[in-house]
Amino acid sequence: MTLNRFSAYIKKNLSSRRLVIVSSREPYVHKQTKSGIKVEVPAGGLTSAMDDVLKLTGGIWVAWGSGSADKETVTDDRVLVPPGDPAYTLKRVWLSSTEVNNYYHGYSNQVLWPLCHMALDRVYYRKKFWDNYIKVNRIFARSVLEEVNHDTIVWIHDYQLCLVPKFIRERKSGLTLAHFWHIPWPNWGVFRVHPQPRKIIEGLLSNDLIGFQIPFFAKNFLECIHECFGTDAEIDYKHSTVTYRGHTTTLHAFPISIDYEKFNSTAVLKKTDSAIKNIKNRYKIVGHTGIGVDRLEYTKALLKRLQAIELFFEKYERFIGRFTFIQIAVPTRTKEPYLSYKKSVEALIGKINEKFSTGYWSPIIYIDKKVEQKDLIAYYKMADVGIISSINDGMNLVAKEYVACRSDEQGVLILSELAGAAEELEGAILVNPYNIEDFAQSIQKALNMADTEKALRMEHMRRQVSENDIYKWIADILKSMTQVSKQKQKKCRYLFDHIENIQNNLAGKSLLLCLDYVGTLSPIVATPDIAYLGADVQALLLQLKKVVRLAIVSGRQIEDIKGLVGIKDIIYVGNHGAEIWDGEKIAVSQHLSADKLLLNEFQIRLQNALCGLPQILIEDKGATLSVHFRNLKIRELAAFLIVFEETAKDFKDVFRITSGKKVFEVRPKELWNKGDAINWMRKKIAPDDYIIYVGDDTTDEDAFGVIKSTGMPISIGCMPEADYYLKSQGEIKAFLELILLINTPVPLP
Ligand code: ADQ
Repeated sequence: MTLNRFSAYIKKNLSSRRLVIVSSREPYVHKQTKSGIKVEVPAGGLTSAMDDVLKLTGGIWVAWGSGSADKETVTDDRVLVPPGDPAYTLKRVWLSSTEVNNYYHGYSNQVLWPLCHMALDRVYYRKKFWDNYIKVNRIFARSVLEEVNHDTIVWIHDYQLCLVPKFIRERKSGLTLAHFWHIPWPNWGVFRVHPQPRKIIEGLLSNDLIGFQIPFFAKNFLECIHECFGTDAEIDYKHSTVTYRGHTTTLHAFPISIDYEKFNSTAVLKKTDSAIKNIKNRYKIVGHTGIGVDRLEYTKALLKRLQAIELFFEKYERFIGRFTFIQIAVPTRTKEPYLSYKKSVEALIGKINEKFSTGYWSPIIYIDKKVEQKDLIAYYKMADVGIISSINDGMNLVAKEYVACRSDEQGVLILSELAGAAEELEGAILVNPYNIEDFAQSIQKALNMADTEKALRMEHMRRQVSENDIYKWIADILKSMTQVSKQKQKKCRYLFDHIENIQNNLAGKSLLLCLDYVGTLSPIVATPDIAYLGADVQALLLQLKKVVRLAIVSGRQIEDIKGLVGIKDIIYVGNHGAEIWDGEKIAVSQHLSADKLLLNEFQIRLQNALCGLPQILIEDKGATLSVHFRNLKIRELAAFLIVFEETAKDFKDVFRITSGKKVFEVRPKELWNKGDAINWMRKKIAPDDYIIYVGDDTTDEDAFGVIKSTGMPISIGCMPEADYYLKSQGEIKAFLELILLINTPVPLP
């Protein structure tokens, strides 16, 4: 997507909405220098990309004012940026040195960062870190809350601000909140080391949308939710959503990228070629070159890369004097363990240089500072090999920058398979940075690669990056944000915030109250046969049946549900709408037995294919099947979904398959659904009744749809098709009490 197309997209889709970006680091830093105040733009693809968005949309960026002259350059904490050509507001929050040490250097960089990068021996937790993390996240949330109206989209970035969504949501429940997680998310085996795993995940689940770099991290996040919250959090694997305490969060992978065109077009300029000449002259480079560009960061595994280079020279001596590796490493987070890491890197470079230097040539050139982007591009274009060795990395933008600078389709990318970028850049030579032998051999392979193979690989990667650049990344995320936000707007308010409206609406009406069973009247449990009705809820239903018409709606067979509820003279709907007991006799969907043979075949094929997964429960309900996978371990999920989808596709013309809460419902297409059952009751039993329907599952959406404009659809957890929601199944009792109260005649004085 070009910048022009992106501008058009933004104007069309976002023009009327206010965008607030929130990140720990700021896009412009004002610094006090000997020659006065200077503005610095920090290195990194993210800040420049988000800066481009806000330049187009206007809006606000809330970030920590970390520069030595930041306070002097704001009015009321705000400064218009970019300097000289103002387009949006940078609003700074102020942190004390104690807060910075504990929240930023402490909790963010010594707990969450190493943990998410699986560097467990570097995790260092102190209670004061956590206390300050909470405090600073509150400061950020407060600052954001001052800027929002009902239409605002808030886009939060990264691991320093996990609790901000929760603190915002507590005050403004209707806002659209999205969070992009730039770093890896580990599996539960690693994340469980965290002292407050629930708190961090809970904070994030206040978002409407969470973006991860690759699907693998989103899957790990789901695994952690599953392990942390069990049945308290409902995971819809098919739609990748999580409902926790009545709020639904959508998870999605959005691989971040770069401004491809900027790198590509700068690389072909004559002045880039002149810059290359200058570099070669300055460092007296002859022969092949390699490049590494990183923050001086242990997760980028510079030591492993250097060990591989050392071994490469040992094994392939003919490259001595003929291959020079340039390491550009900008110091980062200038505290421990980074200071020691820098020393170790420099010591190893010193050792390798001493070991192999030949008087006129040194194997490694080390540049330990920030390099201007135009110079960086010259280094990329010059280097025969680009090397990325991360032991874990969300994405790694350097890999994409290197590719974007190679319009000559030469140059070989050696890329750690443990970086997110490895999922996308198929033309790279993938290495395991822990396998030093293989790593060294890959350098040799890259340097000896035929030009035609280089061109093929590079062309493939360039297409991938150019078609998926930073603008597409942002457009995709904004599109998802506006989608979730539209869904929120068109629906569903928390019922107990609108009691007066509901009372007014129901006054004087005769009611048909339809209540779904599992997940609504009874809690969701491990297996359906133990989903009992609580005595207190049953007692309420017995009172309610005297004042409203009552229907219990279920996916079970009718006799089954009648037995479980145990109340006479009310309506029961079974098999997701296919059977209706009107109090005296049963009405059955015309098509009830027509597809039974096929249903049996489906069941047998599935049973045979799933014999290695005994936790799957296939419930035969006569006219329909329910395939429960609640008890499946998350690592078995992918295998199950593949088998299920493979089997289901052969029956797609006959059966409608809907996904519920860890269950797939399989039903003949023509069979009555819950919406049809409502229509039947409306016609045959209750033509004048006002219908309230309470449900929690996708199969209830059919009923919601039928009464949308004439009745009151209510969901457990916020569902877009409902008008009101209850936060959890635990609130059903209070809801039934409310309906009873509204319908209980007030005795005359
Ligand atoms: P980082 O780990 O900081 O951020 P990375 O993807 O490695 O990001 O990109 C670093 C950026 O800084 C690149 O744009 C590079 O050009 C620039 N840079 C590095 N050293 C430089 C130097 N010496 N001089 C000038 N510029 C330099 C996190 C995650 C990544 C994820 C990004 C974006 O850790 O996995 O890719 O966010 O989401």
